Amino acid sequence: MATGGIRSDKIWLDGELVAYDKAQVHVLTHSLHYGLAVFEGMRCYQCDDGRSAIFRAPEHIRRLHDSAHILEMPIPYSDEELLKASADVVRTNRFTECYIRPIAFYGEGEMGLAARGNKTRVAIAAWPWGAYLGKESVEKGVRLKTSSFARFHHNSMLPAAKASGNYINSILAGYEARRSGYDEALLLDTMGFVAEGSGENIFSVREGVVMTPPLASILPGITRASVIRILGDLGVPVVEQLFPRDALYIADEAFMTGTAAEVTPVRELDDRMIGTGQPGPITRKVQEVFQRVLHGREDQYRSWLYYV
Ligand code: PPE
Repeated sequence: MATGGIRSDKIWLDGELVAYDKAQVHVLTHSLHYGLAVFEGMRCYQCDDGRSAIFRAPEHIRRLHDSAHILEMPIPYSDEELLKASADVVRTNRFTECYIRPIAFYGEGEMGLAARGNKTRVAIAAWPWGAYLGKESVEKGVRLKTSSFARFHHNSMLPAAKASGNYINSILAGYEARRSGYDEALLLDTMGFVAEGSGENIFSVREGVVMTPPLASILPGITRASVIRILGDLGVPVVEQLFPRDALYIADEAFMTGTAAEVTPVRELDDRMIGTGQPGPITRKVQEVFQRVLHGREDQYRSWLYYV
């Protein structure tokens, strides 16, 4: 996984752009103790006309507000303010392409689970981020392992919220899979149906029909929604339904989607080759169209680009 290199000139913090080294928080920051924070991940791409655009920025900022609403966290900035701030971060750091991370969290002042008086702080940082699951993943596909960790039940944690604390589940699953030599974990829900990857949604293809889990115990991915729309426009049938892991064993193709992962083919699950073990034609087509969309080469989806 591409890590490191997260330094930039400036980070937006609580309404202003500050130097990277000044974007600091206190150790008694409430969210650090209990994990109650909400965040987003967006990517900015350079289009063919030279301009840079954030992919579906309004949808990401809306999901940030949705996540906060789910967790009863007030965010003292409007969508417009956070969109402008995100664009400012890209511009001021002179990035043409980057990953953008808005995060809202409770600051310090009161401690304890019952504290309600801490003010919400908001930061937006950006850094260059390469292929999420490694350089070869996009070309050759990844090897998944079904996790021993279930995706948390939707009555325990709230899956539609992109909440920091939710990611303990993802991180543990990811550690386990990678330690065992796989590229990524596949998490099942508490009933045993396929849910998602540690940081990606999952799609299965068989006999020309695409299948993906419904919005139950998964993050409502913006890439997922975009891919469903693209497939629909290509005339490929897509069904959102529960399915067990063996549906993936016998799939013709499988792929994962996410802001960081984009569209990544899956070549194996639990040591069973999926299809031919090569990215299949529908996966390739989705990858190709998605890349064209991101770089402003598809007029039909131009409204998905938020130019900085
Ligand atoms: N499920 C999970 C659990 C998830 O974290 C992501 C994004 C998705 C699905 C796909 O959602 P979307 O990005 O809206 O298509 N994972 C983010 C975090 C990556 C990280 O390591 O941090 C991401 O891709 O930005």
